[in-house]
Amino acid sequence: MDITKKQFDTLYEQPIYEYTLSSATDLSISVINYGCIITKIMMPDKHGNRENIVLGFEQVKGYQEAPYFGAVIGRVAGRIKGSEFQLNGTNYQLASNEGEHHLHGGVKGFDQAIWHVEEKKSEQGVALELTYTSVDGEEGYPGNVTIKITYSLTSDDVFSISYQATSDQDTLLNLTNHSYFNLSGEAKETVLKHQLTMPSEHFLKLDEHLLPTGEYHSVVQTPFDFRKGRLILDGVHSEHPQNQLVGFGYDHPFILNEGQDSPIQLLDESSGRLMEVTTTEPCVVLYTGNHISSTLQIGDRTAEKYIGLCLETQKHPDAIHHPTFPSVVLKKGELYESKTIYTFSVHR
Ligand code: FUC
Repeated sequence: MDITKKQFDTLYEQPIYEYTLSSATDLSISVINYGCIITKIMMPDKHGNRENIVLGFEQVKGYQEAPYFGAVIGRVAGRIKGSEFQLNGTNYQLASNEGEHHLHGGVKGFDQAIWHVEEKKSEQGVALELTYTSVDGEEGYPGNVTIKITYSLTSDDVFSISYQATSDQDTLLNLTNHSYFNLSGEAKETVLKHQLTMPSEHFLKLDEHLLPTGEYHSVVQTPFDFRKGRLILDGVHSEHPQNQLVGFGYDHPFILNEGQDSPIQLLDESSGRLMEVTTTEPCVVLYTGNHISSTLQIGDRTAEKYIGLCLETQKHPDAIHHPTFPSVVLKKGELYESKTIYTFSVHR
């Protein structure tokens, strides 16, 4: 187990470093102190070829031009309708960065912040602790919020992201990671033939602005039923209005922990790579890259739709406007905590 550090780029005259956590096997995870971005997850395929299974760029500029790739999302993941909310009788106006709505923390969310990094080594493995203080009023949110994100890799190849935060005023917080996975390696193929299995019985119906309507929709007899495994392709060719609405594919919150605690599994048969995800969060947004622009260059290839998919574990989007959703209010002095665990294996 090891941690290495090298300079990745320079931003605002400050060095941006890339830290790599490596296990005793062939797994390694690289992270930069800009946006807590996961730049690389290197793992072997069934022939032993070590390749990157997340989409990323060589320079900070790439991440600025194509926001959210690999980054932490905050203060609140997803969209907030009308960029406004009421809390304790006060109206708060947030930055609007998607038409009239607020998306993924606003104009300058946590994905664009420079984080302080500490390296941690123990008998169990290696870890990076990234901290950032978001000041009262940032992007319109109340409270000074201190966030600590821990990326940890243990000797049994378990990678986890732990999120902790506190605020000095009541505020909203709903954090996630926005990595685009592509298990084919180096984005050789799209993710259309990836098979996804999810223990989810309901997804949240979206309106034309991709905001939840508040309605829980059963997955039964729809292309949203991933309980026994399904290719991503099914949602792209689907005639279901919810698949078509989001640009032919998926961009939907799926409800987790409804009594089933089996992991989310993403399998790419051609490479043999399998990723399993478990989380303390009640929801995961599956986004299949329906709107990824073909003007992007990712490594040696030009990007296209479905070049990667995100599994954004979080609380339900726009929860502040839906009293039936789990609350995203973080009370003054209370500890915010969540954890998502990723395991990787190869099947021949
Ligand atoms: C995902 C989606 C959004 C958006 C963004 C870049 O989280 O839910 O629709 O396109 O990523």
